[in-house]
Amino acid sequence: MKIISANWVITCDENNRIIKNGAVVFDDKIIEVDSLLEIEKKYPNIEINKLDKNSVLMPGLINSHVHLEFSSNTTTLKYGNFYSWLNSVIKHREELINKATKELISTKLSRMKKTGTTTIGAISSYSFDIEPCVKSPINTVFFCEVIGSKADMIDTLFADFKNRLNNAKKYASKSFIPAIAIHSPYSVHPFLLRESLNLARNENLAVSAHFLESKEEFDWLHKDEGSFLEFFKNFLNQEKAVSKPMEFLNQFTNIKNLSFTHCVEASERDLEKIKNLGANINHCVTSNRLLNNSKLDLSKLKDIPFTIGTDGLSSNNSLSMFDELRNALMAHYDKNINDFSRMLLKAATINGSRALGLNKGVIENEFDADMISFTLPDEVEDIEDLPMYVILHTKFVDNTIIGGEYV
Ligand code: MCF
Ligand code: FE
Repeated sequence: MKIISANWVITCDENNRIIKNGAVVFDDKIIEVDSLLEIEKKYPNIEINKLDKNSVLMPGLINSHVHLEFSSNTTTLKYGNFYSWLNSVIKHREELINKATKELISTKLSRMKKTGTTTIGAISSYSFDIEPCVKSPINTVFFCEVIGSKADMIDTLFADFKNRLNNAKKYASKSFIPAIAIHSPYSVHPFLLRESLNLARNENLAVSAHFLESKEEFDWLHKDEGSFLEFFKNFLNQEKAVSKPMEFLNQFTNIKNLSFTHCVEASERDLEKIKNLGANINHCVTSNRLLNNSKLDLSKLKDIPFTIGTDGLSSNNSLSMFDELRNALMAHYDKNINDFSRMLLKAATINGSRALGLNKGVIENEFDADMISFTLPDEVEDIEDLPMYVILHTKFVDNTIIGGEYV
């Protein structure tokens, strides 16, 4: 049993409880949360790790959507328009993937840990990122990607996907959880979609899918037109989209831990369907700005919980969750700054945990003991302002605790 105390404990619980001079008792799970005074009285014989002045303790951050295999990109891919981005990915994919060595991915994971991430939803296209993920102390929900829209390729692609998934299952543990990523409605054939979702249902695997990320995707899926038509004609000899958005969504019934990434161009009906599926939305504000000059309208989500994802370095300049939270805070300037900061911290913790089907993201009894601590530059007078200051000023953490261990 261990105890840690901080000037501020941000629980991210139902009541948004923040404890001034709080302490947490934990082993691999959280055992008790209270004021330092009460904890000292109750556990007089256990040494307490008392953090310094202006310290903050909160649940570890959960990056619900990241493509580690694209980690070598900095100045290669085109931004500003999805079609230009897509063509630049096709042109440079091989060199980028080859440059993203296991060593590079491990370095990125270490840096993610230093910047507060304790859990990721890793979208893996090739499983080149499996070893770094398994080795890292960061918890990984490892989404093996299904992709392919050409009917005559389906058997091969499905077999390849199953191989990658079966291989990932060999490494399954408390901190490495195999799952399924459906690339998108435009790139996955209905047969492939149906079979992979059956697999997810039978084996109770989490599922994540990109959905309506760009105008180009919207025009192609709804009207079989726009720049995607040129792309599909040239590369795949295809003149019609393989599914309409609603047909695609209709396939996702009875998937327990389900999330859709982006949804920037989703209609009200699509969002209603996403809500009825009990799904979550992965919000990737930087990626949306860079690839599409667009932004998810959070007011349209109503009761759909949203999570925070950096996406990969294919569509971001950073994998730091604090960088991403700052971008979200700046981009959604129409929201009340304190209320929205509180909401963002929950999106990056408890919401991410629920979307991935985990028992994390809150400092509360019986949840996994995944916590981070860091130090604010100065004192905070009003507790109301704390979440905003945390987002504005935190770059690196001082301590990372995962499954009760300092890592
Ligand atoms: O999320 C971003 C933008 N949207 C779609 N796909 C990707 C992103 N970053 C990497 N990808 C990958 C995707 O997983 O790009 C590949 C897929 O394997 C080619 S299709 C654009
Ligand atoms: Fe993505």
